[in-house]
Amino acid sequence: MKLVTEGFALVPNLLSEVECDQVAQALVATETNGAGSRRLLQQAWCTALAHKVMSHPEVRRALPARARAIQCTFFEKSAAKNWLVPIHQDLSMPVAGRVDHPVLTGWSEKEGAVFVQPPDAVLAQLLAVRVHVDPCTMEDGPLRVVPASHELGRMEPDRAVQLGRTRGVAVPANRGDALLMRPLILHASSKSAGTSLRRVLHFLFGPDTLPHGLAW
Ligand SMILES: O=C(O)CCC(=O)C(=O)O
Repeated sequence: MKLVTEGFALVPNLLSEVECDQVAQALVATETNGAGSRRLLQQAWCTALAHKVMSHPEVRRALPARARAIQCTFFEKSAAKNWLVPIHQDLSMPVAGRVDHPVLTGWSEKEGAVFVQPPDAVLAQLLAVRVHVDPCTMEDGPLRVVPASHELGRMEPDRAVQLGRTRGVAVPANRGDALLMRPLILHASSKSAGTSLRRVLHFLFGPDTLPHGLAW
């Protein structure tokens, strides 16, 4: 399975055109700029969408038997709201609160939520699912990933940049497609060079319970 060997896989048509329209309407009605990621998941439409995403066979297969949605982040990119993300791995996850344990590092706070960098074994159990609300062509600043880099552990910035340059591949997507990826995969994205909207809902799923005294 591509997700296992490469650390990412594109699932076509996870949402239908009609479902994409409904999500787009819900996003317009939701104050996504001010809303924190955790609050977005508290919206009924977003919780329902998380359940739908999690019940897809490819997503189910990639998660522990008892799993849950942890976070949903909205990324909007367009000519008017343009941005890029340098190559990186997603090393932090939101948790209920701080725990003193030698393997838990990199504590931080964002939008009132506490984040920790857990050991790689915990990160390897997490799955990000990026649901494309709009088509994302090569012009629209698609995600670039380095295939199989999720197996290489945490990386020094110089090596990450080098691998991104030499082995990075862009992952364009159609409307309704979902990109599954492991948080340790190296990824980046460029500014949009086009005129379209590139809206993505980035869900993070993980095991129901956590080790080291951590809680969601
Ligand atoms: O949506 C993007 O282009 C980048 C998002 C990203 O880097 C992330 O979720 O860690």
